[in-house]
Amino acid sequence: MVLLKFWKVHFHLIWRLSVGAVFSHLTIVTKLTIMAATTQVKGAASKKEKASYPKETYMFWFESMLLMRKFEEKAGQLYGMQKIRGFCHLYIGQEACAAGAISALRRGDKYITAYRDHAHPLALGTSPNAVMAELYGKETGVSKGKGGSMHIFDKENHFFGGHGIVGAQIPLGAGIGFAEKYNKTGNLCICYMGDGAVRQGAFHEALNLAMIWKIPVIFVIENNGYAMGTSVQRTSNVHELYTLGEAYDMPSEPVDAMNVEAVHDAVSRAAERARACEGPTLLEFRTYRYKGHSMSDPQKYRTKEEVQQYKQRDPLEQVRQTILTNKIVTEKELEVIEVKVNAQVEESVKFAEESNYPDPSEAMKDIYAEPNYPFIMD
Ligand SMILES: Cc1ncc(C[n+]2csc(CCOP(=O)(O)OP(=O)(O)O)c2C)c(N)n1
Ligand SMILES: [Mg+2]
Repeated sequence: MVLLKFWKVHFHLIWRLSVGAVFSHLTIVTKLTIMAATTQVKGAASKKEKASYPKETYMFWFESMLLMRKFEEKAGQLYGMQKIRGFCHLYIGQEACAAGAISALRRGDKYITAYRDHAHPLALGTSPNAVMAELYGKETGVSKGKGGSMHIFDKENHFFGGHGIVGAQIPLGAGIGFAEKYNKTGNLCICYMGDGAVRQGAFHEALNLAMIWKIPVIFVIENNGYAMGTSVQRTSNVHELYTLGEAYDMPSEPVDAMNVEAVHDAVSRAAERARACEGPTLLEFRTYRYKGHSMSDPQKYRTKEEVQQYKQRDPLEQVRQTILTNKIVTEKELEVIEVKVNAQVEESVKFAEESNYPDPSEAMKDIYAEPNYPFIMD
């Protein structure tokens, strides 16, 4: 009898362990396969045989990413000419992270990010004039010239900034998501951060709370390999950043974010979960910035070859190839869009140049939401 009981317990244990081992092995193999697919640096921009999305989606991706790219190339030049002062962090190379998410979400969803923040509003529909004027610090800027490059805000387009303190926007993003849930809007918040930000305590607290309360928020790590000049490998022993979500039982996955379609797919899945009241998702967008951290970065921490390898998988070029290979539109039609985008960028510079700086009396306005906030008095 005792022997039978002993065998029963042990049989159960052995069965559980072996099934567990097979499953965890399968999970690891699946994860490794996904990662291999997403981290692989292919030799050339991949040509897709078949277009999986409607024409409008490809055209949105092409035009919005082209606008981000051309606008920022111009901003880089203007910075060199000292027309734009202070900080200026360019997004060139990372465009698919914004374009692929916006196409997957709907109007009413909220966006928040760090200081690399010119591209999202441009793709959300903020006028390039207002973004350029903000970079110039002019009163016609989208933040009335008081924010500059790192603090673009646009209420109308549901863009909540633009945050210079690394990781500051992560609890804010969870809070915005909480408000959507509380008010039963059916909307969600997508909260972007860099790879450097996930080493902040605020990241872990926000993930934990968001998961307990099933907040409709999509946390996106834009892993471009570096926090200023420090590589992901040097900031922690955990290099597969999406696995950080697993500590909170949060569905988490890596995404090849040089490919806008992969971004769109992953964000669609996460949005579906959020809207079904299943709570947050953590996505690790594997991406790359072609330019330095900011305009004053000598880039001694990486090789020219590394940058070159990523440029061969350029997100904009990949979309262009898919459009042309699938004859979605002709090369001529793409040229028409390029002419239009170039004109928009030129117009934005003219607009910013001709605008005025804010009046000094504006300095103390728009600081507190409550007009009678009591702690600052003359
Ligand atoms: C709390 C805090 N610590 C340090 C800094 C200085 N700093 C500015 S950007 C940056 C690197 C952040 O890198 P990452 O999160 O990967 O974003 P990326 O610039 O790559 O988009 C640091 C350390 C800061 N702004 N805030
Ligand atoms: Mg980074």
